[in-house]
Amino acid sequence: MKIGILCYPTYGGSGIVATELGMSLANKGYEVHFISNALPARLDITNPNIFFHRVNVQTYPLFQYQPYDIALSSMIYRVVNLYKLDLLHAHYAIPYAYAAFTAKQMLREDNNDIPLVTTLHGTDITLVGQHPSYKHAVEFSINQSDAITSVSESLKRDTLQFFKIKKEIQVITNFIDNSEFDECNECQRTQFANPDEKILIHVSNLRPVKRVDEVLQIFKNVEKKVKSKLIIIGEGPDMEKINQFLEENPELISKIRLLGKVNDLYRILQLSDVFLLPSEQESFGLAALEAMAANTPVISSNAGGIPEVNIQGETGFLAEIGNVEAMSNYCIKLLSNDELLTEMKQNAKEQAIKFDLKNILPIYEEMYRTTIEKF
Ligand code: GMT
Repeated sequence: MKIGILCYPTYGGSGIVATELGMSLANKGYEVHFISNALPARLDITNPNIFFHRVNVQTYPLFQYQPYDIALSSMIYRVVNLYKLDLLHAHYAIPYAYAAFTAKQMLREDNNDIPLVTTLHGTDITLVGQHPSYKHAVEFSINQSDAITSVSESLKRDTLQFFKIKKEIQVITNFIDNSEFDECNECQRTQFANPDEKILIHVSNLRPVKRVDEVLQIFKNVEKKVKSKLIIIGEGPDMEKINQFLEENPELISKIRLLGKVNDLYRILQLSDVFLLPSEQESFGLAALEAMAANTPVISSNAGGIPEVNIQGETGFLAEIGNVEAMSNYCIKLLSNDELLTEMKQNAKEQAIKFDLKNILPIYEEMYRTTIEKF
């Protein structure tokens, strides 16, 4: 089967899921064509079954906004024709499902229409997609897809609540390749903390929705009771909030490590004791699942799909969105009880195994097959 994957190339969750899915399919012998504006961050382009097609936007002084969606649908049309693709898989409704629909119309003119699967990832539904500027186009392109999947039950509920969806939405949860998280001999805890200190970690694109100010406040509360360090991985608009916090709390400067974007994320997750995710919205929380795959329990809010991943009292603890005190207390409870910490680390890993790629990949393959058959 030849599959075209349309996705964001960035470190964001939807791009990572699309890339990991495409690479796993390629490893199983599928021919996978990625169409995006840049090479996806984790894509192994050396795999002979993987192809990358960059969307080039022709800039022109007349345009105040360059027409990316037109260039994207033209590229989809060309790739489907050139490589004789069997199916398109759009990750994120805007602009991918929308552009794929346009490409399908062009292909239909050539009697070469192709099935389209759209996977909803979260912000395309819960944030951006609801804005009046996009809502009708998002609803339309979801309904024009031949199959729709959502990464959690919570996101499916939100989609049905916010849009008039005329087709079945299949929940196919995000997944993790646990083999990439095998015991790491090179993990050097001492690079980040003294032997008597615990390590808290937060990984995100530091957008307001991630509430990094709460991550910092939780750490400040925890650090008063438990000797600890905080690692923050990622870059984004709320970096300024971190700098401001450090200016106001200079005594914590030596206890907070800001690593920016890192490639060996797993290595650092593996040496952490607890992952903080106080998000305001999270359709799934892939970052939490990655932490769990690295034996790290999670203290989080109960936003969106997080409770489907982080199980209260088993793999970590959850509190209402914004309840910094509860999240801090849970963290102190966990980090001051080594027996509980060991148990939750184990539970976190067991939970990650339930979401293993081995279990989820066949569901995608089956969905592709039935979508093509019904088309
Ligand atoms: O929130 C992000 O960091 C990026 C965002 C995206 O659209 O790429 O992530 C969304 O998709 C991920 C993969 O399905 C989910 O794990 C995230 O929970 C979801 N983010 C939100 O819903 C805010």
